Amino acid sequence: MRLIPFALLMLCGAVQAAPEAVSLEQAGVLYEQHCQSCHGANRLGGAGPALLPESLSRIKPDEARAVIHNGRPASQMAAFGDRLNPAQIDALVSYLYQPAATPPTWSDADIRASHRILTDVDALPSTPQHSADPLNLFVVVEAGNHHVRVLDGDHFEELANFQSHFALHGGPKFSPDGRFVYFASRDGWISVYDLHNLTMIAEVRAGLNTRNLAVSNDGRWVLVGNYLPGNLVLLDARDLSLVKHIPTLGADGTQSRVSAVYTAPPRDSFVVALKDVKEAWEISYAGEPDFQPRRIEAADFLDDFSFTPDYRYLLATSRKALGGQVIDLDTGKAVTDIPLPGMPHLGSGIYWKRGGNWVFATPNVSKGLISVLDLQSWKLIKEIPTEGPGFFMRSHLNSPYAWTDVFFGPNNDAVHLIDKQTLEVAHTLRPMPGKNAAHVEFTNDGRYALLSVWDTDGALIVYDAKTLKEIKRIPMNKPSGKYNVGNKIEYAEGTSH
Ligand code: DHE
Repeated sequence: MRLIPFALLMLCGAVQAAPEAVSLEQAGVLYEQHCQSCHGANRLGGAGPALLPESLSRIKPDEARAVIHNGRPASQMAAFGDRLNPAQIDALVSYLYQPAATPPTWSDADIRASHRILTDVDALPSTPQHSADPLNLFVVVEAGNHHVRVLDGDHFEELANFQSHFALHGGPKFSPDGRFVYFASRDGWISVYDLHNLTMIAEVRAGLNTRNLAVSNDGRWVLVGNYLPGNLVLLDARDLSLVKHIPTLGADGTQSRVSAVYTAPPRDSFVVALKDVKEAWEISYAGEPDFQPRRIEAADFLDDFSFTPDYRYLLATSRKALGGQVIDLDTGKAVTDIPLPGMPHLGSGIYWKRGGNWVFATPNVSKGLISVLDLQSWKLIKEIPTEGPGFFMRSHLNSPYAWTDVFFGPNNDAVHLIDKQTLEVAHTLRPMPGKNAAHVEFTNDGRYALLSVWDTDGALIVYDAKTLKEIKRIPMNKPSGKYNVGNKIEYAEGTSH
């Protein structure tokens, strides 16, 4: 009997001992007072990024806590450690990771209201207004300070450096002539930049949480794939004005998020993988398109995917079976499962010819190995052990090596160069020991390879792709991907599509 009052006492004591405990409701008020002016009502984003659970999925609560306390260098995010006590910061963090009380929506009217034309493209010269080779420019995403640099790919000099939207993700995509580049931010902002005139043309917020975008091979359309709201948004590529949104409902009416969307140039179509229904879609943009999807039944839910060189088959990551599956876009049938044991970041897989046959290789995000598959038999040729799991892989027709990073683990400063014929690791470079080395792209002629050292005090390092000698080092703040205009518009072997 004496235990009950004692327990009650303990409970009251606990409440009294934590006078600072802050409820989620109070945290909501703190949000309105301190955060809403930048991060928007309902946490949808504004000058600052959206703070919805979907937007924060890549940030650990401890990191969010540190950012609120200390601010974020090289951004407008101020430090709140002097205004909010630790309990208030903890409660704010918990609040941010809760779903919004009112489920967020993003309507056609919201998309239209966000649309801004920044430069009248018709008033601009249609030829390059710089002396660099327009097909050998590099667009470099500097993730640490949310900037983009444009580099001349012959001398690696900077032509432009501008602020991007928060957290660009995925490869920027180009118009077929290489003049315009399209960026997508995780918060759904799509921007188009003119590489001839080095100026931003337009921007629009196409969704609240975006996966990626694709540009049609005729340069007329941009298709954006969203997680939130789960849909596709079709834009006019010229100025990003809204054409229409396409709900991503499975054949049974289930709403789905979009895993990824790419253009398939020889098919004049967009191909879309859906995350919550077992379907891939092909949407033709040939002629006068109606953008009605052709549904292809998949054997599983699909994540990211790549194509075979002829764009007949797609190779997709899936959550069960062997980790991957092949879908024949001509017959509309799932062909086979493929062994991809470590959930690869598949859009980064590459293919090349080995002894007359096409092979496909991809790093695995959760396993330290490169999977190499035969693209005729779909058989696994080899799993090449690496010093840790990797994210990106790159090569060039003129290079004997496939470069791949070790993105995770204690050896993340290493980059392996895999001999494309023997499938052995031929060289391991450590560009800046102790700092994460990741993501490579080649010049259009394949002579040089540009590598990112993904660190606040990082760099973009230019290597002679044959001698492997360092040619130039440009200091940068977490340079992530870099994209060569010529390689991208040619859908060159060895690069991402
Ligand atoms: Fe990516 C490309 C998905 C996490 C940096 N990433 C892509 C693409 C997809 C994808 C579908 C291809 C888009 C395209 O090019 O059109 N990425 C995913 C994920 O599902 C994953 C694992 C989890 C997520 O949060 O989305 C993921 N990606 C990351 C990161 O954490 C990285 C390293 C840092 C970041 O910027 O978020 C990252 N992803 C990249 C980059 C590309 C990319 C740099 C473009 C590679 C290229 O060479 O084209």
